[in-house]
Amino acid sequence: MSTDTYLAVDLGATSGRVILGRVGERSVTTATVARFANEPLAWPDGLHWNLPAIYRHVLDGIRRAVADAGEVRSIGIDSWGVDYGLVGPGGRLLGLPYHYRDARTRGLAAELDEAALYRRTGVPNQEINTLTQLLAEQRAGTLDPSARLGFVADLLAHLLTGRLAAERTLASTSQLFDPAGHWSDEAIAAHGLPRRLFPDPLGPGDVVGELRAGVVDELGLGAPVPVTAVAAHDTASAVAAIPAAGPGFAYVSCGTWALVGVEVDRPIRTEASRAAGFTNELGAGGAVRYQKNVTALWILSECLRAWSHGGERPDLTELLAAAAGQPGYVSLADPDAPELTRPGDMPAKVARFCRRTGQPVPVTPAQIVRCVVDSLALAFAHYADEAARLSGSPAGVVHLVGGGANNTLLCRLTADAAGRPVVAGPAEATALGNLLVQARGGRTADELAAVRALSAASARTVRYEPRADPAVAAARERFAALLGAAA
Ligand code: LRH
Repeated sequence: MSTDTYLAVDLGATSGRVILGRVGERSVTTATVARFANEPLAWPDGLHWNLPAIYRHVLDGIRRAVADAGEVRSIGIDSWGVDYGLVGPGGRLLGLPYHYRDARTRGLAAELDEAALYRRTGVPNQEINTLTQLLAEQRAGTLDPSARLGFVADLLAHLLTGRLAAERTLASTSQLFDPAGHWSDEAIAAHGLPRRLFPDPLGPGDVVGELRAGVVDELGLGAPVPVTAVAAHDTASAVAAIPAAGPGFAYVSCGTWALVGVEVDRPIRTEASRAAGFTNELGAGGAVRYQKNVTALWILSECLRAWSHGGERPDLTELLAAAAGQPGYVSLADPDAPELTRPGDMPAKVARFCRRTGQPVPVTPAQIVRCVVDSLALAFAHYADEAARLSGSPAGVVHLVGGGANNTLLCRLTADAAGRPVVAGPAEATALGNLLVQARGGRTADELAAVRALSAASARTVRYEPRADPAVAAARERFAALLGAAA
């Protein structure tokens, strides 16, 4: 039986990884060859991504992987959505990409005509959107008219191959892309943005190009390796690897963010959907990810950062065990309350949210962690139900993939809150989706089904059955009432 080796470069907002995958007929094995921190730079003009450092780590990872594996059939790159860098004539990078949490977009999204944009792009107004960020640059006069835009994974592919393209799943996070599969000329023109800013789209499964000669030489490779456009939005890669045999599930792709939704054949651009804040983003195999972006494990990592002493972070596993021993649903928070989406003393902000909304104020780390985990579980249940209701899709089970799948308390509470089984795992869904789209393709529904079958055959999952808890119904009602509680 033949086994082929592929390389996934998986770039997340807090860390990046380079992962080798050996893909056989019926199973896949993975090995992490490099892992590195992705630390933003707070520069005088705002919060940026350190793209040169990321590039250096990616090159080192490729070098190591090829040394380990001997031969790699292709490389795929995925990254978080919405953020971009600008590329000038001759392929020159025009500055460092901004971080979506940079303050320059504050208040800007609210000025946009959301109804018109939603009809065109299927994406509601959010401060982090590419459109909002571009408008901030346009107003500041820093948008170079000669520039073209590259999403983070596309920028890396450009640096490695010399070709700049816009991978569709990433482009669909921008609020400037029609989920039918092309840039929305109307949305671009309506905001006075230059059309040449937006490179030609290509899809999951297409080849971007081969490693350019300079990279092949620098890494001492014998021959160029192709770079394949995977479902380059990290969430799209994660959703591609959901180990489901057929339709009829809701998903939570849970890391820094949680993306909670269902897969649909066609975008849903109704007013009700817009009002509920659902996005229509593209997935592998032509699927539309109908989902809500929820601020998730970032709240916990910001708490850990606030509780660190002398560079030492408290142990999350221990804190979660302590939180599991606390009474549930005492205080709840809306994870997307504006202050909880911004950096800075997170435990104090959670406590302030509870005080302002007339709830008991959590004080100890265990109480605060319990409040956050209860709230995330209730949010996942709430939005999974909303996605099923608004799309008319059944959602018999909830697949929870990504790092959150390792959080037993969160998975158990999500099953209880949703009143449906949660199938947790794979935790490494993003890298797996990246590797498997390279191996099996990402254009058609059949290719996506083949990706999922391989993931199901290889991935470790844990099933959590919902427990009958009489407190759940009231907690869900309290949570729903909190949504949108003013900052
Ligand atoms: C998750 C994610 C999400 C959003 C956000 C910016 O990592 O990609 O889907 O696009 O980051």
